[in-house]
Amino acid sequence: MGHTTMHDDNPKGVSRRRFIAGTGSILGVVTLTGHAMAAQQPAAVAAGPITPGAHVPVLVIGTGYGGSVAALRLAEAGVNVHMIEMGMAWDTPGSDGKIFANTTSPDYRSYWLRTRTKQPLSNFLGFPIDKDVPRYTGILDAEEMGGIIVYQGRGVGGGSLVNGGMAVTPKRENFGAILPSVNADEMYGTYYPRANAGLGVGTVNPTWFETAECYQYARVGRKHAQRSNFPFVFVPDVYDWGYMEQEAAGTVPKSAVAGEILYGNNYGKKSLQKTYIARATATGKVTISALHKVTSVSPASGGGYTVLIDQLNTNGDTTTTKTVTADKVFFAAGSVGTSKLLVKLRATGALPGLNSEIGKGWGDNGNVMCGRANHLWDPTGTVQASIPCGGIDNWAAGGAFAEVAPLPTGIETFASFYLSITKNPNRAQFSWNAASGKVDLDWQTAWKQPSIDMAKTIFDKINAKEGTIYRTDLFGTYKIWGDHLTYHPLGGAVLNKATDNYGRLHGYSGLYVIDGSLIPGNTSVNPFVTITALAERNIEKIIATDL
Ligand code: FAE
Repeated sequence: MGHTTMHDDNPKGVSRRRFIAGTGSILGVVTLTGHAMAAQQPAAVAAGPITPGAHVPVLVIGTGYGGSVAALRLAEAGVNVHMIEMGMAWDTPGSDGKIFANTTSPDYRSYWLRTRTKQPLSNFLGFPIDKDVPRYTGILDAEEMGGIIVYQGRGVGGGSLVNGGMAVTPKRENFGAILPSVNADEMYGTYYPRANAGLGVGTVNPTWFETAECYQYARVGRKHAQRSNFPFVFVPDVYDWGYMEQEAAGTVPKSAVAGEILYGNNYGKKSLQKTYIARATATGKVTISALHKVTSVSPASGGGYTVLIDQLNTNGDTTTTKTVTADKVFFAAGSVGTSKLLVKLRATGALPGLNSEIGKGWGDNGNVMCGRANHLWDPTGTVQASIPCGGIDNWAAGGAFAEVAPLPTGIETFASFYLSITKNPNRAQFSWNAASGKVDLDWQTAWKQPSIDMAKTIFDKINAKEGTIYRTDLFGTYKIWGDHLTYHPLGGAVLNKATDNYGRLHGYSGLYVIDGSLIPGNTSVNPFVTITALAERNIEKIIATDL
């Protein structure tokens, strides 16, 4: 039941079909305008692809936060950088004139090499809502590891293409538990501010927020939080808040207000394509090869490293295998991508000198989702901006920080929906499975229970106060907790364990890790600002001492 109802509405004499989808995702709304709009083009990516036999000074594996920071700062220091990205460039409109598909109408662009969608919110009113899609190198990977589905962005920009843009600097009092070997004064004095500036972080205008139709759900979330004595905080975001106000007013093409998020935002969101990567390519020193996947890194006989790369077509097949050499290699393939590569390379003899910390310390940032059923006098609104702007902070007392998220239906659901980040202590390990020739993760489904217990410190209390109950129809039939997934994989090559205190891999000079795999499993808030700030800190040291 992808589409439950449909009706026409004609606000400005333009015929618009408004689909009311079941729920496309956790974070989308459902209005889909039928008239074509020109898609906003991101900054053009410098031309690749890398040529077989090439020698490059620096090769960066992956184009997410860590990789983009490394590329920009190295280029500014005068170093030529080649970035290798397994996903697509996402700079060309599809047949509908847009680069990205709407969350409410997933198509071939939406999933990484799947023939059926794997939506985070799998059911609505108890009915499954996934549907068949053509296999394609789409933007969102729902990677099924042992006991957990790990959602990741694929393409130039990594997770910034698909995420909610929530850009949260952890409270300083929590930092010691996040990255114990890192100087907090330096992070809060220099690198967090640098990261926030580079990412273009902003906050919703609190005056506009009070009356915006598309944030009624957040105001209801605030009211319920405050009536149970929980602090409600505005959550900063890289979304262009001025654009948000304009789209809500109907003066520009809609993006967040139309539900775009999980499969990309055509307007409004400042993904890395528009920030770090645009600045990096503008130096003229950074080249990007999209649809290229690194499969091996090993010491080269003449010094440096031999890197094996598969060039992919949009069906995911390898069309060419390339061998190149690089003086230095930065692993920035994300927590799962970097961990899988390093575990494989250590086990199969390409990098046997990596230490025993490789693959360890992986966590899910304690992600768990739930919905609450509100009373009929407490509507959350039919139009809900896909970009959350507020959260409930019960970290100190209950180990949970809950974002008030939109629930995408397009009809009034009288539901409040939340993504909680919790202090889940469980850590999993990646290991090489010689029989399957793949890397396994030993996460156990039961390990989400601490997260559920922590989220309940907020929502049991709110339910008791409001006289409400949990929704049971969103993750299956009679299932309250969305405890099957994470959006925030962290760890696997932990700082000061698998690497030195700046991301240099033990055992090999010239090999670095510079992404979320450095962070041991939890950041107390959404992770990308911390990933970016840590990358800023580490690359500054590496440029000063290693180049
Ligand atoms: P990442 O951004 O994942 O980039 C790694 C890149 O490497 C990807 O583009 C891969 O395709 C590529 N790659 C992997 N393996 C290879 C290979 N072998 N060869 C070549 N390329 C490769 O890494 N975080 C927040 O802070 N706020 C949010 O609101 C938020 N919402 C999210 C919503 C969703 C749906 C998802 C999936 C994530 C969300 N996150 C959010 C998490 C955030 O996007 C994530 O922590 C960062 O993107 C991780 O950054 P990295 O640089 O570690």
